[in-house]
Amino acid sequence: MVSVVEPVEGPASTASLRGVGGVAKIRIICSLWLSLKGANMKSRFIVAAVVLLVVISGGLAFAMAASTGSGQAGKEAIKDPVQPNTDIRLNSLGYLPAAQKKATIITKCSNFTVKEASKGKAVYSGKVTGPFSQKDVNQIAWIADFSKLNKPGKYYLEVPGLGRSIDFEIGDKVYDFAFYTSMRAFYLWRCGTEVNAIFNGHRFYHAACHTDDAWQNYLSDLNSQYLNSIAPNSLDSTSCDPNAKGSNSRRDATAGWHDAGDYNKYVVNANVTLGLMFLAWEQFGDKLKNIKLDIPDTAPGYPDYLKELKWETDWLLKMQYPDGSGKVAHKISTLRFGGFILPEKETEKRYFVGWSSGATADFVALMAMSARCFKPYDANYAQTCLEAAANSYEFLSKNRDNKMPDMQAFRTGPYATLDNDDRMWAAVELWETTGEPNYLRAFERASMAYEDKIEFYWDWGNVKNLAMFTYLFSKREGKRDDLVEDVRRDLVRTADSIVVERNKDIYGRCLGEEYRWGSNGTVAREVLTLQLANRASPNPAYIETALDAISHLFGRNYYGRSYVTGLGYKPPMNPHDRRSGGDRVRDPWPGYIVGGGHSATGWQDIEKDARTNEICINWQGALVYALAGFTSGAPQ
Ligand SMILES: [Ca+2]
Ligand SMILES: [Ca+2]
Ligand SMILES: [Ca+2]
Repeated sequence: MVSVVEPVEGPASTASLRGVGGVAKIRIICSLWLSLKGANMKSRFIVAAVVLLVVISGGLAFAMAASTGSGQAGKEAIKDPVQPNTDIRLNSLGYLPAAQKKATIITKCSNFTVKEASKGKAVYSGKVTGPFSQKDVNQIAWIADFSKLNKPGKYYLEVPGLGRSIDFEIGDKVYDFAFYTSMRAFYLWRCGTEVNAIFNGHRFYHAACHTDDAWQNYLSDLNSQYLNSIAPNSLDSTSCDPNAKGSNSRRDATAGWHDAGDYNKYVVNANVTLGLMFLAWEQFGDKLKNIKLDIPDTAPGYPDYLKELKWETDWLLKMQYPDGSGKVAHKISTLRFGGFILPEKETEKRYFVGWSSGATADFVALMAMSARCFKPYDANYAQTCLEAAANSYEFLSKNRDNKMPDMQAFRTGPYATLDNDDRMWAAVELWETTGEPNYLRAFERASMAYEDKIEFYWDWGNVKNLAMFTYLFSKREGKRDDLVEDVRRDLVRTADSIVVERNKDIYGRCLGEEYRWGSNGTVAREVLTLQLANRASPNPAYIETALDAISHLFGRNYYGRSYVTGLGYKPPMNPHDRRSGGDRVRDPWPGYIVGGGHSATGWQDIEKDARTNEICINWQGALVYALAGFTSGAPQ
C-alpha cells in the first residue's frame, strides 16, 4: 500500500510556466500561437484557451498561496513588490559574517543593493558579474557578491527590474538551528522506541516500533537454501536462543536508526554515516559538546551529540554474531519494502541476513571509532566496543574473501560492496585507537594498491577516503613519510578539483556534471574533504567552497529551494519517507536532506520518487558533518 500525496509542483506544463515572469509568459503564449501556424484556427483557439487557463490557474494558486502564507508563490511574486523574486537565489539559512556571500540571479541585471529587512535601508550596493552560461541547467546567470557586508542582521537583495530576494540573515549562529534539527532528525529515525517532537507547531510522533527485531531464519550459512524454501510466515516460534543459527528463533537487535525512507537497518550504510559523525566529533567536539539536542537521556553522562550516536552503536553491537566468531550480520530487514505506514504499524517479521565481509569490516572501523570517542564518558562501553572490533578484525584476517550473504529471499536494499576499502579502513581505525603496529602494517600494505589515495566522488560503497584521512591526520608515530606525503598531495589535488568544479558552476555546486543517486549527500560530504584539505594545506578557497556547498543545499540552486525538510526556503514537502506518508500531518518530518536529481534538472518533490526524493542516513550524516564545522557551538 503506497499512498501518494499530491505533489506541490503542478504538472510539467504548468510548472514550466510557473517558473517564468509575466512578460515571459506573454512571450511564450505568442510564440506558441505562432508555432501553431500550420494548425487551423479552431485548434489554435483551443490551445490558446488551455494556455490562458493554465496562466489564470497559476495566478489563482498564487493568490491562495499568498493568502495562506504557504510560501509556494514562486515567481508570480513580481506582481507584489513585497513578495520575493525567486530568480534571485541564495542561501536561505544565511551567511557567517566573515564568509563569502553570493547570490545567483537568472535574469539579466546589472546592479544590486542589499537592504535591511526591517526598514528597507540600503547598506551595500554593487555590480553583478556575468553573464555566465551553464549547459546542464540551460541557464544564463549573473552573480551578486556582497561578501564585504559583514554586519549581523536580516537583509534582502534588491535588483532593479526584478524586485527583491527572500530575506536572509548574516550572523554567527545562522547554521545552529539547522545543525540542531538535522541531528534531531537522527533521533526521529530511532527504531525500537517511541519518538516525539514538536516542530513548527506540528507534532511528529510514532510509538515504539520493531520491538521484536529480529528473526534468525535466514542467518544460517549452511542451510539457507532449505530455509529460503519455507514460507516465512509459516514459522511462528518465540524462542530466543542466542546461539540458534538458521532456526526459527529471534535474538535481540533492537535500537539503531531506520535507514532511509524505509524502516530496515543495514550495517554497511552505517559506515559513512557514523564515520563522518565521529569525525565531526573528533574535529569539532569542543563546540558540539555544549549543544543540547533535547533528546531522551538514553546514555547518562554523555554529551547529547554522542548520546544520539550511541543509539546506533548499541544496535551495531547486536549485529555481531553472539557465538564469538566475529562475524557481523549484513542487515536486518523485512522480505519486501513495507507500505507508507508509521513504523509501529509495520509488523511484518524482520530477519537477520547472514554475515558479509563488508559489514564486518565497517563494524570494526566504527567500533574502533566508538571506543575512542566514547571512552572519556563511558570506559566500560568503550572497552566493549574495542573488544568487539578486535574480535571481528581477527575473524576478517583469517577470512580474506569478499563475502556477501545469501539474500535471494529479500527485495530490500542489498548494499553490496567490494570490501578492500572497508578492510583497509578497519585496520587504520584500530591502529588509531590502539597504536598496535600490526594494524598499521595492514593498512599501509592495503593502501599501496591505490595510486589515487583520495576519491573525488564517494559514498557508502567506497570508504577509502575515511581510511586515508585517519592515517594522514593521526598523531601516532610510525607512519611512512612517503605514504603520508602521497595522501596529502592527493587530498590537496582532489580539494583543488572540487574548488574548480564549484568555480565553474553558476550555483556554486562542487560536483561538476556528477548527478547520481543521492548526490546532494555527496555535495555535503565534500565538505569533509575540503575541511581536511584546509588542515593539510590551508587555503581560504577550501572553506569558501565548503560554505558554497551548504548554500547550494539551502537554496542557491536550480530550484531556488532548500533540499532539507522543514528548513530554509520552500523545503521539500513530499519526501520519500514512510513516516511522512503514513501520519496525518501535512508537513514532512523535519530536518532531512533529500537525495536530489539524477540530472541537473531532474529532482521532483514527489513522494513516490525514491530515486530523487528519498531521505537516507548516509546523506544525513554528511549534512550533520557539513553544518557541524560552522555552528557557533552555543547551547540551543
Ligand atoms: Ca597518489
Ligand atoms: Ca567498499
Ligand atoms: Ca504526513
